[in-house]
Amino acid sequence: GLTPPLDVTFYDFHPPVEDFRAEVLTGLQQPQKTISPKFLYDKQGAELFDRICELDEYYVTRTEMEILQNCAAEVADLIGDGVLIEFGSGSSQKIRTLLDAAPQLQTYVALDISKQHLYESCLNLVIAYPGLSAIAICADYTQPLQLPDIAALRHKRKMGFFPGSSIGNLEPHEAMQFLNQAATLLEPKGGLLIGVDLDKSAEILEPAYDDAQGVSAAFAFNLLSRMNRELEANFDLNHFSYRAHYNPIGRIEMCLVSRCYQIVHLGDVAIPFCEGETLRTEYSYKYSLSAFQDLARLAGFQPQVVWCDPQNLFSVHYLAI
Ligand code: AVI
Repeated sequence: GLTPPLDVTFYDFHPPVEDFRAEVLTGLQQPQKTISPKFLYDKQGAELFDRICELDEYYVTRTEMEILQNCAAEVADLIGDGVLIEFGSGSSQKIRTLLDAAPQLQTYVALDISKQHLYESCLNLVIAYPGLSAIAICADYTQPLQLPDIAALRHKRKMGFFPGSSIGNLEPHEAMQFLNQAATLLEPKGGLLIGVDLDKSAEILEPAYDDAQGVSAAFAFNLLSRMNRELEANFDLNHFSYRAHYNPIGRIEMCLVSRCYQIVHLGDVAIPFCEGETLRTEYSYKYSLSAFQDLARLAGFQPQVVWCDPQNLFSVHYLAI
């Protein structure tokens, strides 16, 4: 028979290139030394994060997959003849659970800031799902954005997909801004399927972010190695330790702690660390069902359905516009 042509359209919206050096220097000269978690994901960091997702202690990935498998048929009904738009598509793996349940789906839009694997991931997807067209858009989805004005998207109901509890790495005001922009992109009559990690005890959360094998620690330490590699820095990894602390306001706080008084150099800039001083690498916010629904309402969504696992570790919300 006839093989359908492989259909991937690529758009480059040219997201501004991040200035790693400038952002690091600003962050290290603040009273609370901070580096944005987006810099954790260079090649080595992305590989370490993939290993985190496989850890026994890190329940997030497998629990969300289990929920998605169980709700996929219901979600397929909600999508109907609309288009699916993934925010931060990465390797486009989780979307397969939805595509398996929604054979009617014609158009998939992948939004990602990294151009590297975007085209290839979409190509692999249309090979695996004959009849599916993919639109790959290299863009920063945390900034306001307009979809290309093309027939495949015009007047279509748009269903957003934002898995992995990535929203948890944003400050609540940034999370609100993201949801608000997503609502603008998905309106009218669209919706958003979003994975959100649930707030729970420190006994479960702290090991999830500081595992016995030390992969989570290595993920944070890679930030120091990355600065050594790319910014002519001379961080001595032995002079720092990793800490993941649960703050009962509902977030895990991850940082590297200086083991001694030391002066680190980045090129010709000297950065002093006191003994015990912290360098914040990441927050991971956790939400109760109602706290997340309140946030979604404030951002212009109407919470419709929420699915959880039997142990109530994780939630997947369907929000309508
Ligand atoms: C990507 N993000 C949702 C992860 C999280 O759970 O906050 C990042 C992570 N950092 C350490 N472990 C996992």
